[in-house]
Amino acid sequence: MVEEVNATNKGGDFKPASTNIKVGETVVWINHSGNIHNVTFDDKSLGNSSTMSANESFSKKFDKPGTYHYVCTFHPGMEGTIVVT
Ligand SMILES: [Cu+2]
Repeated sequence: MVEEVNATNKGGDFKPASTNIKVGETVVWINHSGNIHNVTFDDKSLGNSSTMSANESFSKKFDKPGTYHYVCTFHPGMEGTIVVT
């Protein structure tokens, strides 16, 4: 599953904002915008991305079912959810 990170006039957004995957699958975030972004989970134990410059990516495998909400700390309101079943 690939999450795209795109620029908007507000700074950026994650598309799709909500993603459904199965246990054991991996999500890859690719920064297709000209801004810096990160992926920061509400659950600090998950491990966050470092700052992603343009064209950089971050991937994470999800091994447990659940709903995982995350934000980009640079851009208020830039958020997404991964639902793992
Ligand atoms: Cu951002």
